[in-house]
Amino acid sequence: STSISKLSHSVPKSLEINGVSYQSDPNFTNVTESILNLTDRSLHLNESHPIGILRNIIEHRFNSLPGSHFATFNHFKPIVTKWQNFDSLGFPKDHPGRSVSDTYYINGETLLRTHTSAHEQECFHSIKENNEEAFLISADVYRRDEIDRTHYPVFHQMEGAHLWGRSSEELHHLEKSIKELEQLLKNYTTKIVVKEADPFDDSTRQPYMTNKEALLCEAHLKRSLELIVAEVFSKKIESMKLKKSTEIPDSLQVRWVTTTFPWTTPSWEIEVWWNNDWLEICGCGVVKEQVLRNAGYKADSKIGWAFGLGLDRIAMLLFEIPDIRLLWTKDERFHKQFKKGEITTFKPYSKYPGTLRDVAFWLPDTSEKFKEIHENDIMEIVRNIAGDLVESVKLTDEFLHPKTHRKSLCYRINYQSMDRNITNAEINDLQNKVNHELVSKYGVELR
Ligand code: FA5
Ligand code: MG
Repeated sequence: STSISKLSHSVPKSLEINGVSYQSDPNFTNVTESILNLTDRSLHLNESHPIGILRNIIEHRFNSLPGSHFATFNHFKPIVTKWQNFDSLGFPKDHPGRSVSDTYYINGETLLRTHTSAHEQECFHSIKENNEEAFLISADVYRRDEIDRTHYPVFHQMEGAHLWGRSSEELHHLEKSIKELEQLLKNYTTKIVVKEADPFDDSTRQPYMTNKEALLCEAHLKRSLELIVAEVFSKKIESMKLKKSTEIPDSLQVRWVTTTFPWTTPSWEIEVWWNNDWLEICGCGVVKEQVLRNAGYKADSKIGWAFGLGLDRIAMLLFEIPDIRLLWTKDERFHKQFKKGEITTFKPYSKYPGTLRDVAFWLPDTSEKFKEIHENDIMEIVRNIAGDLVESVKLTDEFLHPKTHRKSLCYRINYQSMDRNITNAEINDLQNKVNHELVSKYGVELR
């Protein structure tokens, strides 16, 4: 359903995506056929895929909270406007996330969403129209990024938000819900140890809210997300106990870190200690009043929170999936290992050997003829040519010639298939294409 011809060399006048024709823009258009081919996979809708199983667990936990109902939106298409993804959320005009090196653009106005927050406006608007107070969104999101075992240009997020009116009755209800969340948190057999964020500047709180309202929003947000962490990770710990694993943690460590997002204030990230590392799983905060007003709410009428949680890294950890590419495989030996509602451990069906190729080149002298090359462009070239046969691409050497001042880079590409053996001839052919593309598109000089 997608056709782009020779996008890697020249940008066609228009792109045909799922029956819709988009005018291209040579200054922006950087989507590729291999990326567009992923836009209809909808892994989050497959209830027996690790991503779909995890989505179900979290949705179910939220929707079985007493007295809350979250409207769910799981079918938004990934092509959104620049306004939805950035402007509606108050991203400054010069925010790095907007750059063509980080984001996949269809043209100057249209792009592949980089986060589920792109749909906050329409969801806030929808729950307002339906007299509802909360929503959940799940979707695939797209970012130009490096290539390795934990990075893929597509991943999945779940967005959530909850609002309250400001009457004493509603605030009382909010206070009661916090108590209920605290109670629910005590029901888990695994103890959760929470480290609070460092104290932060009180001016990050919004002036329209009372101090009490701000603290209630914050407490409800934090306890809700701690509950999700408890639900998901205690399921994992229970399954480890059944298998008599030797590395069962006796408590679950969670920490809050203050951060900033353009559309929430104050804002935090939640991290979980797992396999000797802090895993960042979610960004969140108290929704800025402007966002609610943009969605049609009367000024100062509501208070509430929003979060955006990454599903892929949690799924990899829960199901013990060693390489993120496996989430995208169509191999039955992968898919038959997972069932709706169950956290099973992935058993590698075989490990096929990889093969390394190095490419070293001089960057061209600054010239008008070629665009400057960004690391993500190199990633993109390799991904377009070799697809899921690339395991990783790493910069292994960087050198500045003392006399000519020219810069040389060396990248090491590890080719390895998840599903089959690869041949040297096949990889040589792919690497030749990569080299050719580097030369013809960016004017580098191979060493
Ligand atoms: C966001 O995307 C914000 N939209 C989150 C948000 C929503 C904040 C609502 C406030 C209110 P961030 O870029 O940090 O933030 O991504 C959120 C989560 O997605 C991260 O915590 C992480 O779990 C996951 N994530 C981010 N980048 C990647 C990636 N390249 N691969 C896999 N997961 C990722
Ligand atoms: Mg982050």
